[in-house]
Amino acid sequence: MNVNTITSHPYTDQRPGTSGLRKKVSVFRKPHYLENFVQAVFNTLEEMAGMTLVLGGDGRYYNREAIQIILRIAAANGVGRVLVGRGGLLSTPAASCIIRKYGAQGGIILSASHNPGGPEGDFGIKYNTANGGPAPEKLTEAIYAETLRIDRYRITDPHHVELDTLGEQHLGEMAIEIIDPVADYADLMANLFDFHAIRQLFDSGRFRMRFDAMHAVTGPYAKEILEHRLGAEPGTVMNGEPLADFGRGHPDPNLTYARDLVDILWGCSSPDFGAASDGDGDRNMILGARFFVTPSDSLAILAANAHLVPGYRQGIRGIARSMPTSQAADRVAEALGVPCYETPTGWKFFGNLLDAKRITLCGEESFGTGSDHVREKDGLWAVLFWLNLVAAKRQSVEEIVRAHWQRYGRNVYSRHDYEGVDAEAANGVIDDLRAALPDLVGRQYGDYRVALADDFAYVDPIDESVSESQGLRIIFEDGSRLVFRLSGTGTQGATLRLYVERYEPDTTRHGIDTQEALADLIAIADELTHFRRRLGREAPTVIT
Ligand code: G16
Repeated sequence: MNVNTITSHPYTDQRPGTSGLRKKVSVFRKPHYLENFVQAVFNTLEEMAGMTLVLGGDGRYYNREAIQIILRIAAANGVGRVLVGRGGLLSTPAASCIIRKYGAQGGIILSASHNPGGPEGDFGIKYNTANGGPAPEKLTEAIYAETLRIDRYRITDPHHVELDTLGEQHLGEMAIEIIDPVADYADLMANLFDFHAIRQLFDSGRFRMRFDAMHAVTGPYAKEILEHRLGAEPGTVMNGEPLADFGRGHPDPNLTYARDLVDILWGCSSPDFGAASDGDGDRNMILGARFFVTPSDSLAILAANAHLVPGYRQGIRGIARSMPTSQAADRVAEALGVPCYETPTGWKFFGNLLDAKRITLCGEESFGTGSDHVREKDGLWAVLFWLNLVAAKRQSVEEIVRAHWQRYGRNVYSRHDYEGVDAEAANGVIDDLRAALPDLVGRQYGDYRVALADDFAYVDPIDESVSESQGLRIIFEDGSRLVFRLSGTGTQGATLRLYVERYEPDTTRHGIDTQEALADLIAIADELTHFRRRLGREAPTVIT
């Protein structure tokens, strides 16, 4: 095996965002761009020699090419063994599961998550550590610093690794094992959930579901688990074949982009249960017949009912939610007598809490829910949790949610996204609001008086690391909230997110339309910032 040292020059735009480095495919294809980043990762790791690495991605355009390049760089840098998902596929939660199960020192996951793929679309890369979770900020910042000074990388001569055949191959000294991407993950799910009860639900003939894999990575996982192991009827999984361009779709499981599924669930002979996952399989959307479960409610409901699921029967230690996620989970934590942590947006912030056994469940408003079984959010896991609840409670999705609201009250919640807006205008909105925050406290807007207004900062309770500027919060005296944040995952212009929440204890008003219930708060958000005029947008791109 010949190792070449290639002279390179730094790129200045390789700072990982909320979840790794995400850019257009055309950017990743610039000379040495991917190579520099991968070498920067390896340079940053302390123990490299002989390490075991997990490698795979969501199957999007450039996935296979990138895997070939990364394998050559890994071999040239002394990596001992790489476990690669067959066909280059690994869902993000499956990668996390495999890192943990086989004691790998880390993993490289190739995905731009829910962002569209194809030659004009997005690509992404992130490094996960030995606990199976995304690298913490300290490490991503160190990788970024390395990308700014890198001037060479090591790579073997061209070599083609056969990605579609299970078994072991070698690239010089490095072993490459092509593994079944689904089996270990499916086994883990079978250990956590009552597959027997879920199978009976499907066997009864009175329960039908549709799962939209959106032509992304979860297709093979959902087919194996739902149709083969649990006996759901063939065709339950729709858009189940992973495609490099996701069938030209936008693999983001929400009411806007999972339109086919939404139409089916709102149709006349609707199935009882609908679910979808995203590009890399870590997000989930849960639907009942003509009913949408907000991700924030989903977290609270899973926590409140965890004792009904075998893997969590012994109870949960605590819950964590990202700051913009609604406070529904806080009410459950209080009732259970367990702590509820509020973290910045980004799954990486849950890792320390999970490792320290402070929490069992965690979730985010951005369609992410998960637990201590892996260190990533997990789309199919959430779907199976819900199926287990439906089977155990013998209630529909809507009945479960309404019963929850009846007991805890309803945290009416919505997120408005203004995607692809002018970055300067969006930064202006945030900067001006940040400057105005100190003067807002005590001010009255309609029925609401401001109790707290700040730029959210987080001190990690385990390692005491500080993360600042994580979103602007305006909290009113009745607990209602407005949160403004710029997305850290977009690749074009900026995406401004407005999160709106109001608590409704009155059960007679729980049926109210969400947008109607939040209209006055949304108007206050505009009054405070004039953001619509400044962004030149009348309405959000996506409402969830
Ligand atoms: C990523 C992160 C999540 C985050 C989401 C949205 O999800 O892992 O923690 O909530 O992005 O982040 P932002 O609001 O900054 O766009 P994914 O599914 O894209 O990896």
